[in-house]
Amino acid sequence: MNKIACITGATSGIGEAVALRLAADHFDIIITGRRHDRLNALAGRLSGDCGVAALPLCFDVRERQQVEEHIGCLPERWQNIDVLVNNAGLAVGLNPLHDGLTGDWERMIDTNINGLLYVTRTVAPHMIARRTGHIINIGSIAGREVYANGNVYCATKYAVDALTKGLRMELLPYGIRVSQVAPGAVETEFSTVRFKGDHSRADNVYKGFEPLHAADVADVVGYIVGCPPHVNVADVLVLPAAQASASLFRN
Ligand code: NDP
Ligand code: 8X3
Repeated sequence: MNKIACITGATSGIGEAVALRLAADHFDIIITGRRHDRLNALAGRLSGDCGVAALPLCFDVRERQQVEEHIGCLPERWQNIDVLVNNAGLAVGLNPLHDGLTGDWERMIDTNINGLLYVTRTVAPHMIARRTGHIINIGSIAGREVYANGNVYCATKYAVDALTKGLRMELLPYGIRVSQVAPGAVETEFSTVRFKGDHSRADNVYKGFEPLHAADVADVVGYIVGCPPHVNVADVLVLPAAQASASLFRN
């Protein structure tokens, strides 16, 4: 039987690309997100084109009860998750803090921090029981250095960095590897979400340079997952060649 990978936020962007990459590496895949149609379409591709088993789970990672109902009550055949990719996340808004919207802050904190916590809290005990597993958190360059108007988004990604380091220590006794992949600019739906559907503002983010593609990040995740059991690639910062820091680009 194939190993099992669970990828949160697989309805677009990096999560979708990771699902396809790990399916190519013969993992059976649990995919999650809130958009039913996208989940079903991807599940069809995974089982049809890639020939692996796929389990689509439609829920909101911000809702602890929904996480427990879906990830905590998996059919027996899916319970032994070998690889968890905590990818679901978003930025909302790009305002100075004194001008920020509290609703935007709550969406980011609830998704990027609480969602990751709820999912990990549900999956990790099963990995501990089996003394095996690999958790990969998708951080960001925004979790390494702040930029003006990034405030709460940056803070959530600094939190992902801190949680990743702490988890690595806490899960060490059980042989569970914990890694972080921290990308720079990747062209996905990220900026459209950040600018609340304003496509022209979103497109502008990637003008004048070649950003990373979601598949580039998925390749890094695939490499980390494929390493032999005695190797843990703990932390990777992956940038477009045209990016040198959170706010320095070659245009
Ligand atoms: P996308 O917007 O393309 O994908 C985000 C994914 O997260 C979607 O599948 C979305 O699914 C899911 N998601 C968002 N909120 C929730 C929620 N409340 N419950 C469940 N799923 C949710 O963006 P990316 O692929 O770029 O983002 C993926 C990760 O990568 C994020 O953590 C982001 O912070 C990080 N990242 C992105 C970078 C970039 O430049 N694009 C750079 C560095 C890090 P749905 O809407 O169906 O729920
Ligand atoms: C996404 C990259 O630079 O927009 O995490 O924060 S950035």
